[in-house]
Amino acid sequence: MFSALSYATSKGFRIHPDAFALLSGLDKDVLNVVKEIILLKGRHENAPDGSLILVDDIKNFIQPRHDEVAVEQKSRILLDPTPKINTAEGAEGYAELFRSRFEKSMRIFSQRPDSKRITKISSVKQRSSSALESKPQSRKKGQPADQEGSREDKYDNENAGAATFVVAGLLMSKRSKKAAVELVIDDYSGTLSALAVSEEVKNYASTLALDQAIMMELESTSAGLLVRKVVSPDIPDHISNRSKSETYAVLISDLHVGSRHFMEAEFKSFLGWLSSEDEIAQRVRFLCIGGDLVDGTGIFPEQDKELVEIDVSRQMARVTQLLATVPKHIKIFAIPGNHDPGRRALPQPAFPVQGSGGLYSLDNCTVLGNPAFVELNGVKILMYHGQSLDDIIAAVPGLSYSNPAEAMKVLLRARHLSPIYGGRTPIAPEQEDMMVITEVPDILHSGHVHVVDVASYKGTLIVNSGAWQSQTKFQQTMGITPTPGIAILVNLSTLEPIGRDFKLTQ
Ligand code: D5M
Ligand code: FE
Ligand code: ZN
Repeated sequence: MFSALSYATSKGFRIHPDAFALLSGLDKDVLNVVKEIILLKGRHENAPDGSLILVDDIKNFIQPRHDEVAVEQKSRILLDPTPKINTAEGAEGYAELFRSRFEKSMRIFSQRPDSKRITKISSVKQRSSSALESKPQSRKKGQPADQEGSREDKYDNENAGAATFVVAGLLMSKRSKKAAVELVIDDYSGTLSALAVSEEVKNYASTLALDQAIMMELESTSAGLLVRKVVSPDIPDHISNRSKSETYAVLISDLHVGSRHFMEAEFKSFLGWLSSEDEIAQRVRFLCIGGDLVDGTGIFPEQDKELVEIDVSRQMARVTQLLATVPKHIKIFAIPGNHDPGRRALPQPAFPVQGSGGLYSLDNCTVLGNPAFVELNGVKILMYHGQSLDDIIAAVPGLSYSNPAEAMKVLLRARHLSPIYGGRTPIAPEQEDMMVITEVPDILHSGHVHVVDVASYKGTLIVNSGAWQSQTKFQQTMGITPTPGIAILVNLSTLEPIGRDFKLTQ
């Protein structure tokens, strides 16, 4: 107690007698408490009674502020690919990947009531062989035969003469043929092709991504198999989880530190806001960073000309320095993107520790792979950089870089984060397809396209969190107009998003 008093005196502070009495009764290290109070008061030197330590100072210090008690901060990692990544090389690996995709997708379909009508392609073929384009393949076992038989019998009785079937599998090809669109589907018992002729079905088919799972109702006609209806696994309409108290998660991505175009001043202004007295800033408990923390090197031709720092480790060290200024009561979750160090193919493991510039040493930062699924105050957030959005935007008519949330809906409908194989998105031949959206997220957070966009889809909040990099020459030639310098603040108690603009007006 005496040492605390002499410490205060040495710093030019006095302790009010009541405060002294309160301190004497504390079962804490009193010297430390006084040191911290002086440190805090020192920052507000101009306050009245600045050099007098009062009862309230001690109470404020030893009792957490009311809102801090009320403001919860619980987080859980639901899925991180990092420890599961186990690439088997070559074609065998891809066979297992697609098998895993098929099985996971069938489990999703099985939650729909109309899935009870699903029959194996092999059994459809036996009954209407003339209408089918047979591509025999020796696939391993599908659904148990006994179950299959009883379902079909029941279905045949109910629909005598109608000759419709329901099949489910992966969409292998989609081709325009005169007035029709030919869809080829594979369910590991066989492959079949069917024609979509009605405008409604053709329109829906145009929104499907190749290699995604689909379910089709088919009608056997003299002209061949016609698609009556086609559906994606999709997410059901649902009520999302919410946090109990008003807390915020801030969603950002695509910092591109190291790039000439990294908007450092704006990013620092954002970081400053996180520590500010702003009412919302005070309630921020989580910061989610959706990849492309650095610009990297060798990502695109002649990138060196666009860099202010060519060493990736040093780029990472700079990111770490910046993130070190995030208040410690805010938990950071960071996943990699296509510009970051480490494997490029999806799913990406977390940043390699070597060369991460000390990122792992930040106590409040959790480094995860891409994609990652986290639960923040009860709200489930699927974080995915968004590499496949380029392929989706190129493949689906009507989509563009200016509204990436629409492309993200395609992913939710496909229940897969990167369905198209063989496009611009490298996919690793993992044994398990970790890109299947097995559980419905409350929030789907992506970046990559550098355009802020938010949407709500069947109860899930979709966020593309833009960038902190101004337009590059490449983006200019591609006609991509980024909307950088905006952070998306999500109120976890309502799932309402707020775009906060940190662009500096010059
Ligand atoms: O990607 C930023 C945006 O620019 C994203 O929508 C993809 C697009 N982009 C980037 N590189 C290419 C190439 N080489 N071809 C076509 N489109 C591209 P980022 O990952 O930040 O570079
Ligand atoms: Fe990016
Ligand atoms: Zn990217």
